[in-house]
Amino acid sequence: MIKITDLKADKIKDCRGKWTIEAEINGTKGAAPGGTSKGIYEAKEIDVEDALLLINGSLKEKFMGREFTQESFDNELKKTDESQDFSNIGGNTSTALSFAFFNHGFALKKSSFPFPLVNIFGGGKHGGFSDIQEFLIMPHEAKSFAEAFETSRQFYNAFKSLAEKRGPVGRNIEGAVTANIRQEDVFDMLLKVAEDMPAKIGIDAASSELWNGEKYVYKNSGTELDNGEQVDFMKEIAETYNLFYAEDPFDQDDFTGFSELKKKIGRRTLVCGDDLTVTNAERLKMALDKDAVNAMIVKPNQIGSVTLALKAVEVAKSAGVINVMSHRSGETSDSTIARLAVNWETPIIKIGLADTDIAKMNELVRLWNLAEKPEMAKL
Ligand code: 2PG
Ligand code: MG
Repeated sequence: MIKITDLKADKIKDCRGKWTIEAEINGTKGAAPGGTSKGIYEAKEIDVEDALLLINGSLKEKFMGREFTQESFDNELKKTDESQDFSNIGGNTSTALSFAFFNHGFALKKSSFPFPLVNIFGGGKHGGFSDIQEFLIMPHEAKSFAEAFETSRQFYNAFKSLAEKRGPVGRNIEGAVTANIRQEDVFDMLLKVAEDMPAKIGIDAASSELWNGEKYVYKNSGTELDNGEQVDFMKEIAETYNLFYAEDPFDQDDFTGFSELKKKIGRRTLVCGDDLTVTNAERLKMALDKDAVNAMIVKPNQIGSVTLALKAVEVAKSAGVINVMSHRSGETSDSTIARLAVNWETPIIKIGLADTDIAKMNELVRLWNLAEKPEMAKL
């Protein structure tokens, strides 16, 4: 139990330059991240100035002097909100407070560390020419988190050098390389770098952003695919490039598409829900009924609290679904997700190489040094 003796909030900037909420409980901070390619079933955010008025006013009054566990604190936030999706007090308000509470009581409980799944080349809503939002790598042979971090960075540098030989390159909000390179060539370049630096390759197609209600529209490659063609396309790239991970290969409402693809590639590839499952135990159960996923993105701000995210994580674990802790594209130096990943034993953490994500990587290096007999997750 933690007695609340101080509770307040102020605003800080995220890596996109947007204001977000940084809450503070008994001197410990927690900040809400924000998404850019958000799912429609996520917890709703409210205006930051309104959130600050709320936290520093009625929420402070409500919580001060009382004792809570993480669960009772988060339940009280949910009860105060009275909606299904945090549209009254805001999922950003509740996440910042829930993170601050978690960080205040944090103690390292586990010693199995997640493999970083790192965004190397990107596009979509995060900026860049690519239709596929993220091309990811996971240094699966690393023996320590520091080694995994080092390999990821070297991989990024080597990939960037290859890209620079072909023309101008940039960097998007997640720190991923951007360049006008065809997606087939990006895969080939990733495979080339992986010959020297062992890593598995994956994608986040962020397909809800490609879906126009009838077709998946790949603007830069000039193609439009219907549902069946999207299944074939995803299967083809998974097989050709030996993908171990495919996130959001279909729109957020298309459980059937996920399930058809999982039937075809699920034995060798993680078919991962993000906008589909939104860290929501109920949405995950719907996905399980349809046998739609074998991995799930865990973004606590999609559901609005640590406790609600843990619920989904537990449902996933008991169904044998791999939990993938994840950053958002709008991050601050808050490193709560690094601590959650270790204590919840998510075997993967999806992350970028923007400075705000380096903070989380560094936190994992520090936790490794604190842990008793740390080891990389078994995957
Ligand atoms: C995603 C995330 C993080 P956003 O789609 O998985 O990479 O992006 O935070 O913009 O939803
Ligand atoms: Mg995603």
